[in-house]
Amino acid sequence: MNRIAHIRLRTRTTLMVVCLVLLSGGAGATEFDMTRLPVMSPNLCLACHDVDAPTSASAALNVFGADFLANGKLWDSNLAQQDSDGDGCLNGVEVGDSDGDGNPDGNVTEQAGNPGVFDDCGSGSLVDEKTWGTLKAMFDAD
Ligand SMILES: [Ca+2]
Ligand SMILES: [Ca+2]
Ligand SMILES: [Ca+2]
Repeated sequence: MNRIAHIRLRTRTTLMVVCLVLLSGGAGATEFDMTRLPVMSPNLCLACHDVDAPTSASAALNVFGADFLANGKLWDSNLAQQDSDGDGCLNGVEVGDSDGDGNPDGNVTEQAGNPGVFDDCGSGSLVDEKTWGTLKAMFDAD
């Protein structure tokens, strides 16, 4: 592992630990709840909360956090098929597990968007799909 990747990993791990420590002292969500999402980075706490470091005094849920809670704190196909924040991207697409079976799509390691924040799902996805379709058409024509 090169130096930059190592620092990145350490930073991410530190952030996650800070987030989890704060959560463990807070009301509601726990470290265990977060690990039910197949992909947690980079949103971590922000996937379900309005603040990046929830405390017992300030642990308000965003719309996805509320749906997650209403779903019995389960990540499943039911939750994946919803669009909690109403931005046109299904929760599953934003989290990186489209079918909600608990396994990330392909080699996805980062959430594509934030399932709890409107219009934060990568506005380029439609263009990418179009581009991909065009490329595939070119190969299919051969
Ligand atoms: Ca959405
Ligand atoms: Ca999956
Ligand atoms: Ca979103």
